[in-house]
Amino acid sequence: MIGKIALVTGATSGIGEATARLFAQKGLRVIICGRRKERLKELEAELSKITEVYTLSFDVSQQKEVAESLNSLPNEWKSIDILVNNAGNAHGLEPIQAGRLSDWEAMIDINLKGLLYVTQCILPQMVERETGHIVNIGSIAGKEAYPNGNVYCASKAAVDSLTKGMRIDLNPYGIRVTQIAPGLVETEFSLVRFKGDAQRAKKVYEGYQPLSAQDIADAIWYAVAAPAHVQIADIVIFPTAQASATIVKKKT
Ligand code: NDP
Ligand code: 8X3
Repeated sequence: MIGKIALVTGATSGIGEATARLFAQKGLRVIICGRRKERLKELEAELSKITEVYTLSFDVSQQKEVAESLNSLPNEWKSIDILVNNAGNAHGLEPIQAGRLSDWEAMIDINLKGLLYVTQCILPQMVERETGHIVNIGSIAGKEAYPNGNVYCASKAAVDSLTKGMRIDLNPYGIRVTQIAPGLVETEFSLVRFKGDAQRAKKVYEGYQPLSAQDIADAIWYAVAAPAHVQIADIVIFPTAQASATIVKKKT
């Protein structure tokens, strides 16, 4: 694995940041992506002490921006071995009849279309080289709908389905395709969902031990570091306190 090139979207916080850090510790060369340039700069400074790092700042929902940015990679960074499609968020938690169009569009444009835009740019060289690994970050929300989750759940159900379709289409080329589907992970996810309401976000993770971003990075690493003949298709990961999308044992 040492020296392989991994591209991680959404590396400015949470699961993506932990994954980029773990990949760097394991000796991979990493391309870190996100919109927040200051955070990318800080992460690049940290990780470049232990590996080679390349930084790209783009909005995954803007197809032209994605293509221009990824096409600008220097030749020595173009042969990407591992793509982690992690960038994404929930926007809002409202019953469908009260949903905001701008939230719906953001979730579909980022979680689904963004994943496709990035994948489309990176796949040709994997197909040509007949090697590569794509890891899509889905969610338990893509396996089970939950109250008020509607469009977020639909966007992650699309990732679930797309992961299976990608695995089928890429099978002739020896490209591995994995979905990691976490339950509750304490990151900036709820802060974004609740539009910066830190108190409401904190409540989501109270009364039990949620997963950490590192727990998910470890699972991603397990899939990525598996022997070449082993394809981890799908991993659902819950905190021990969680039994389904809606059942969480909390201390009262
Ligand atoms: P965070 O909010 O901590 O991280 C989200 C990351 O996505 C950030 O780095 C953010 O970077 C990036 N991102 C969001 N929108 C865009 C965009 N338009 N263009 C480029 N990058 C973008 O949340 P998590 O780490 O928890 O989320 C990562 C993934 O894990 C998501 O796909 C999420 O749906 C999924 N997930 C999370 C769970 C949880 O409980 N936390 C559970 C199951 C799945 P920036 O803002 O700098 O662009
Ligand atoms: C994130 C986990 O349960 O908030 O996908 O949807 S959940």
